[in-house]
Amino acid sequence: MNETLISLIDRTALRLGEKKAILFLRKGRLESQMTYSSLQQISNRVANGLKTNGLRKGDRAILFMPKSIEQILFHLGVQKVGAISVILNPGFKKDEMDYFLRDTDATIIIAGKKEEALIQSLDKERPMISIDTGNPFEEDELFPESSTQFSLEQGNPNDPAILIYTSGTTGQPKGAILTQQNLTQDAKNIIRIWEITEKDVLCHALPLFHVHGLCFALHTSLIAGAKIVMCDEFAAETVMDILSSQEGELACTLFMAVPTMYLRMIDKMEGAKSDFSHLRLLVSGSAPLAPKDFERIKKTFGKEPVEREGMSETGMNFSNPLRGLKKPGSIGLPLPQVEARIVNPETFQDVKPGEVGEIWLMGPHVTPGYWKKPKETEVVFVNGWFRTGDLGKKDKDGYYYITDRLKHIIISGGENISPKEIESVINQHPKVSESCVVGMPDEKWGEKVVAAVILKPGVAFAEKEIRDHCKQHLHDWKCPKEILFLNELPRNRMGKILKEDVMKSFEK
Ligand code: MLC
Repeated sequence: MNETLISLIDRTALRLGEKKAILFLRKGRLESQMTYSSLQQISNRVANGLKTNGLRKGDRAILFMPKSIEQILFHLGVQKVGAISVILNPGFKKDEMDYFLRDTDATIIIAGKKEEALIQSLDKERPMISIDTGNPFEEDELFPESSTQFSLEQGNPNDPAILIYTSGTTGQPKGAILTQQNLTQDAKNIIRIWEITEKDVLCHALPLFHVHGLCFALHTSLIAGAKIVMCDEFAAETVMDILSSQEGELACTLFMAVPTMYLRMIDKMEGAKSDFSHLRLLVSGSAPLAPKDFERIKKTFGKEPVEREGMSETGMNFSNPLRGLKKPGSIGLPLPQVEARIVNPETFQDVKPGEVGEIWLMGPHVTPGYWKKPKETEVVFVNGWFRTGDLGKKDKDGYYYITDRLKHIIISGGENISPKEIESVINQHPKVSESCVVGMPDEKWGEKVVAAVILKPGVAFAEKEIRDHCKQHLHDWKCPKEILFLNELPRNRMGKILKEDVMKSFEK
């Protein structure tokens, strides 16, 4: 039988039986636990239940719910059926979800109690399973009548396993297809380079709707047989308490986070000393880690963080070594079987050693493309090489650095945000003539979303209205932190908006 994500997880689960797989904490309190054996059997029940509800191999299942044990069991159940998991941020608003429902044409939606109404307001016909994740998980909560036996669907390495929506530089989010091979290769790479084993305990405080929390953290831990101490949400104090526990069931060995999370925890510590020597690996990714923040983490935790780089389209590409030299400011070395080139984005020729160019990637971890978007897929591939849209360079030791971005994307708190998407929402407001959204450097978020707005003639003031309009149509994270009203947008002679000049307006 071909290897699939779920066959690897099931294999570990059958081997480890009564070992704890997940301890779930709500607001910092241990609420429920699950052994590997229960994980395996209940996800079988869920797979049977999903099949009864009409889900088949290749179908899309949307999971639109809070982070929970139920969410994990549904994801594993979907995988057992051979269907495609589409895990979405439960903070998405109606317009955003309308797009995802249409783009995925999902066979079934699994929604949390709070999220259910939004789906029903959009589509009453589509089959939906509503799950209350607000109570402690009970083992007989999901499909108690279904069998705990399930024979896995025969999988193919090229079968799509998940869709991860990324903020498109052209506006609407694109669903990056990650295949079974993409996921298994990625997980095996990470387990290998970071030496993750069943002795490890991961503190998991990331959302499950991105590759960081889902693939790098959850999948690797379940395949390696590690224990996961899972927080329902990130709260700096709670995570700091967990990471400070040296003994007992919550004592962790691994932590993965975005820079904003580390900085919030360090601020909370306010210089207080704690012993973190039991933590063997602290990973930072999803956004650049400034060298000064590398030093702050090292000082607080007594250990150098391992900075690494990845993308929704590829999984993880680069990491500083677990045991070797970790270079502040560098994303490290390519993972096994990851081929990387630095290419002149105009001529497509490799640049000279040490020079800056676009980072191109190839390997079994790279997406075959975007869901139902052949044109967008074509644009990002050149002779089988994936164009990352990131500019970077390689030093003489083979370490890579990201120096800039070709693509127009704002990375705020580890979230990739499309300025285009925000502009199109702002421009829909009846009082707005046009707008330009840019990312400004920010201590807290790395970059923050800000908007320069030109109002229609005769309109004097509309800040609150525009803010409310954004909140209504966009996830809170995407809403501009600052709005500036200008008389006109700076443009070059061709009429192109000069984003750098717009940024300067915010510096004043
Ligand atoms: C929250 N807020 C944000 C924000 N997160 N604003 C901008 N950017 C963000 N990322 C805002 C909220 O809208 C709210 O504003 C206020 O901050 C407080 O909200 P909160 O709910 O208390 O925030 P919190 O839950 O603490 O979230 C912060 C965070 C979160 C850092 C925990 O942003 C997060 O989970 N980030 C990680 C995202 C991630 O997993 N990325 C991986 C992508 S994968 P207001 O005004 O509404 O009150 C990838 C590939 C790879 O990139 O290699 O990893």
